[in-house]
Amino acid sequence: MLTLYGQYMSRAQRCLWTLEELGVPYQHVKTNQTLGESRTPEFLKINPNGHVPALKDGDFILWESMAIAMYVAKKYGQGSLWPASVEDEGHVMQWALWASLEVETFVVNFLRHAMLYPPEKRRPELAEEALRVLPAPLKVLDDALAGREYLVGNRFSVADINVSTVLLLADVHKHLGVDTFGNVTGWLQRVADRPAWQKLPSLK
Ligand SMILES: N[C@@H](CCC(=O)N[C@@H](CS)C(=O)NCC(=O)O)C(=O)O
Repeated sequence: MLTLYGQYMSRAQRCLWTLEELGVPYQHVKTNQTLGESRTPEFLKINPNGHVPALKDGDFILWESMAIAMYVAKKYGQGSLWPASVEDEGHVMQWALWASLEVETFVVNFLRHAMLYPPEKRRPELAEEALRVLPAPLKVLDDALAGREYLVGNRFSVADINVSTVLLLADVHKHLGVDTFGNVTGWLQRVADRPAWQKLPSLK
């Protein structure tokens, strides 16, 4: 039995989505990072970074949300969420690293410093930097989606989960000018219509 640690309103979202898409049985421990639950001595034994999510599969432990989503997809979703060819697998990894390194840091800075943090904790320059930097990678994503429905191999895959969750978290895409990128907007709508994504808020 798999155990996924991390409440829905966190990067655990992409792992929960992957598990729900595949119908894999799992136990959900709703570790709440906003209450400091990811920093307890017990949790630090699971993820020494003090972050959610984390996954336990028997004695095997894995952290980093995109790595967890890819692990679950590769183990349980061969030919569906995980692609069949080595080339498509390369693209799944490309998109995960790209989303994590080129996009997510800026999106999270925007979320924190324009929306989530109390005013006294906000650093407006970080929100402004995000708005300045993000159009370039969003254009890359928009161009990649021209004439295609999904990112890899023309079928829904864990690449779509990893990349779209960066923009869907807390509906942040509505505040980043994503609507000026037509292909990205259509794709976000398409993936967010999936029943497994729709189910997630009820998991909390
Ligand atoms: N790169 C990591 C980032 C994990 C992360 O920063 N998680 C946040 C929630 S989305 C967290 O646990 N924050 C609480 C803390 O750091 O104390 C991943 O994708 O798993």
